[in-house]
Amino acid sequence: MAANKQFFVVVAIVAIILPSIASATDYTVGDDSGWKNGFDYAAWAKDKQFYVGDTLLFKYESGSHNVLKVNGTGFSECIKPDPSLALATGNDVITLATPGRKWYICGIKQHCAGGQKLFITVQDAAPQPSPSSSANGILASGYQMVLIAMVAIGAMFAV
Ligand SMILES: *[C@@H]1O[C@H](CO)[C@@H](O)[C@H](O)[C@H]1NC(C)=O
Ligand SMILES: [Cu+2]
Repeated sequence: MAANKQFFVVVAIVAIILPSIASATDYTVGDDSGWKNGFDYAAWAKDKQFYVGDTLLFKYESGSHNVLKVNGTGFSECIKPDPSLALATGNDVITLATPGRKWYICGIKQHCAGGQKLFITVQDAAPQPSPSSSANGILASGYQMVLIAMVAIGAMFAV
């Protein structure tokens, strides 16, 4: 009986967590342009909604650019933190783990002053997919309903 209860607790947790994982978005910063000098990252970010769990991929030729996380002052004044803190592989993935404002700059030469910098606001939780919005939404909510039904049935037998 105890094992049975544990199983349904696990199922309940999965039912709650899975939809938010399934709807996380992986963004390539700048899309096909990647992370470079002379691109308007403010325009790129303008119409996007970033949520906790989403990822940012900074793509560039290693050595030509890098990625430094800064605060708002560092962003507007292009204050470069210690270069040892830079991401520099050319294929840098950042998971947006917490909500709030995030600022990233390139620390190479005067690229930041030239506009190679990104400011985004990360929101708390992804919205639930609306059942009518897409086939994915229908699948996701259908799957969730099955899991919730399992939890409900499990709860009746486990107590
Ligand atoms: C922003 O970062 C700089 C270093 O890059 C630091 O000197 C400054 O105190 C920070 N400002 C705030 C408000 O945290
Ligand atoms: Cu650069």
